[in-house]
Amino acid sequence: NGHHASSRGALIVLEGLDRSGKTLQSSRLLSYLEGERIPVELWRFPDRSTCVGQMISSYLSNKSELDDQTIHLLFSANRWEKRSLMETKLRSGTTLIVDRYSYSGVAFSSAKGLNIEWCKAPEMGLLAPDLVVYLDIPPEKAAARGGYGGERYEQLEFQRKVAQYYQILHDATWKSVDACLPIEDIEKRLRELAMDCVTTCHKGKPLSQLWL
Ligand code: 2DT
Repeated sequence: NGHHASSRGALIVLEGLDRSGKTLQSSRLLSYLEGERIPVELWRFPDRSTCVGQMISSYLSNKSELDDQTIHLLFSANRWEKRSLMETKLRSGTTLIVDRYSYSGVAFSSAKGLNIEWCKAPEMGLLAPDLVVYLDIPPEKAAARGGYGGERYEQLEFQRKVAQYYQILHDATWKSVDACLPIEDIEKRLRELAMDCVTTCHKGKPLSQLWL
């Protein structure tokens, strides 16, 4: 089945506005890949389980205040502290599905008014995704889904700005999927994209680094 000792896993990232369906679709993709007997784990950023993650969590739930630069760097540090484990997993053949990554980091902080190049700088050298699936939803439609939990950033005006910055970050590894399609259609498209990506990585596509 093409799976040999040296084959690595794929780094698959899901991005999109709040309420675009990332979390639902990543867990469905996880079950699917498990069913296909592909070694796979589901990760998410921020990873709230670490010390840095707890500072981020407290900020997001409005229990603490930090200036925009500081929280930006904490989000980045939260990815850096997982980088070596990420590399180990990928090299040992485990595919990672990651719910939010550096693109969220840059889009959300830029939407606050921070310089986009400044925002990208601390992400340089993190592992580059093999596939970024952008769940594309108009900010109004996302807001109409309800369920904004009252965390910082969960406001229509702000999400509009985030959407604009996501568009700027759009590059060749991105695949946009219409997040307003029926859940099953999105799921099917994601399976196809993920399987293609896993195959390419198994065949020896090298791991690369972000924005260098
Ligand atoms: P969820 O845990 O519900 O996805 O919300 N964010 C996320 C940033 O501002 N920078 C980042 O680097 C990342 C990963 C997006 C997390 C919130 O934190 C924002 C929504």
